[in-house]
Amino acid sequence: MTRSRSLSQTSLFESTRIEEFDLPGADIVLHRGVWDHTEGDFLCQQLIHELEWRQDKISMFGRVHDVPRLNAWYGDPDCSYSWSGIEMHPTEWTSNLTIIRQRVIELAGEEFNSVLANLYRDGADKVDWHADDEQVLGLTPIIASVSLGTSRKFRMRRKDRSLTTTDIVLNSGDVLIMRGSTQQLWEHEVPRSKVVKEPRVNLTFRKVMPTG
Ligand SMILES: O=C(O)CCC(=O)C(=O)O
Repeated sequence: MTRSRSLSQTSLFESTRIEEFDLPGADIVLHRGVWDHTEGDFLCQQLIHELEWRQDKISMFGRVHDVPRLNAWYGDPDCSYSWSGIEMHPTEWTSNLTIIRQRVIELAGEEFNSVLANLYRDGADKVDWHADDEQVLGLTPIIASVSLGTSRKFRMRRKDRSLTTTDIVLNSGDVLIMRGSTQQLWEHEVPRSKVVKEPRVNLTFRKVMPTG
């Protein structure tokens, strides 16, 4: 179930609309239109050209596959990250990422020291069901996820499958903030889509424990 309210208490984000979701055990808030479509699509193109994208590989059932999207990891110097055996060392923040990070910090009221960027080149790219529950993010991670470019479906389901799956369409300029036990109890995916032909950049700002 979704409840919407307009955000009137701050002039900075007057035109954004907040959606809250009634998902037991999940604490998610969706800020619609933090960047308008023109700004969002412009930022998407800039990031496609300026970020250091890499094609990671993953082994499954004894075979090595390309991860079905491109990734990049940016952050403070001591913020490395690894998932499914893939090690990522941070590249220095670009000015676009710094500007976006600042806006997201103001929205979430939280600091973020790193960002995992995903490039979905078209609808064939996807991310499978998972939770952002790596130890380095702590017990109750706060993730602020920025969508830029074409719209994609974001799906959420309880890890114990006690509820039906919830689908949310994320549009260019939206920011989804996940907190509390969301990553412990829920998982999410961005499925393939035959109809999507355009790219999307997703930025998941994170607070990792520095490796020192
Ligand atoms: O692209 C998205 O909206 C989700 C990305 C994601 O799940 C992740 O980076 O862990």
